[in-house]
Amino acid sequence: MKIRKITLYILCVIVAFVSCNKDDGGLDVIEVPIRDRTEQQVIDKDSLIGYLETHYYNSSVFVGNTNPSINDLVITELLSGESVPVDHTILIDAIEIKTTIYLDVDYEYYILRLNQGGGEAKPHFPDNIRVIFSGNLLDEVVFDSAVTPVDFDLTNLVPGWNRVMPQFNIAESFIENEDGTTSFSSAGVGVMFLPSGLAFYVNSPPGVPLYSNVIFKFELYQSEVNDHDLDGVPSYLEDVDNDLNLGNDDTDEDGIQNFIDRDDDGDGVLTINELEPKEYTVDTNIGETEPILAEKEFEISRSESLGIITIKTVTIVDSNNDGIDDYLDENITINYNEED
Ligand SMILES: [Ca+2]
Ligand SMILES: [Ca+2]
Ligand SMILES: [Ca+2]
Ligand SMILES: [Ca+2]
Repeated sequence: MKIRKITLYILCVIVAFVSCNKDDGGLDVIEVPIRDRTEQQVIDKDSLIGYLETHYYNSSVFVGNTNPSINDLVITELLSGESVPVDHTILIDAIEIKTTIYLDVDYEYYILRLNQGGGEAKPHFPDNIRVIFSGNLLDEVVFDSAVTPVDFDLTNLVPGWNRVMPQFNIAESFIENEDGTTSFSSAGVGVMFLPSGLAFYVNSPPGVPLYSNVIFKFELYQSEVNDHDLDGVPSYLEDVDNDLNLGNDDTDEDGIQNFIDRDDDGDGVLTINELEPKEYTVDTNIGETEPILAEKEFEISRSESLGIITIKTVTIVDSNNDGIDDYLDENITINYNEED
């Protein structure tokens, strides 16, 4: 047994050695260098603009329509010599051009806004969302879709999604149907046209060729603020440098990014204890209404019993007014939850 283990160990060492010397032909690995993102974006932009200039949609269906569906949308190619039919609009005249930076590259992407969404809330870039969607290649081939509502954590989606979703509102209302399904009215409805760099790039799912531009049609129904590490600070605020990337914010440089670090400044006091706690009791029996929370105050729990709602919140504080909030300030170690 021992000998087998040793043999295996030696084998592993040899394989590792061969891997390091694949130039010698030891392993049959074909390495294709990943394309330069800036160069690829030039190609993708050309291709997307070309698409938008040669496709039109049935725009009149959406005029004054506050409850449209992506199923109402028909995109048609404009063949040469044809003109755009009445009641239709060429996409390039209807879309919004947006810019963003991702991995230090300047990107352009495009949104067709079919309905803003009648609800009050807009998702933040790392929130959870409930949507239906259809993912298409430029030739209209569908590579993925959900016709009934699905939930996503935006941090798990391609970067185009966490840029586009915050630009729409959630649905105005919903009703539970007798068959157990839910109907939403006045959802955020739109289409995003993404260059490959804001889509899958080289991490393509089945059916999507490498470096594909993609089109996502979506209906945004609901959203929920995410706090991945449950430390009381919503994940969107854990993006300290505001670059829509949670992977590069690590205040105490311990290798654990703030959005999953329960002690962001590494001062030994958990973040949740460096926030000021409050508790509200709302007696709806006598018509009391819920408190309006302060700008840096966030709900962390609620319970209801006999019409009495108990809401617990935390507030981000900067007790020495140096511009650095306590939970990010290693010099402040006030524990608001410590027993006296
Ligand atoms: Ca958090
Ligand atoms: Ca960041
Ligand atoms: Ca950290
Ligand atoms: Ca701390």
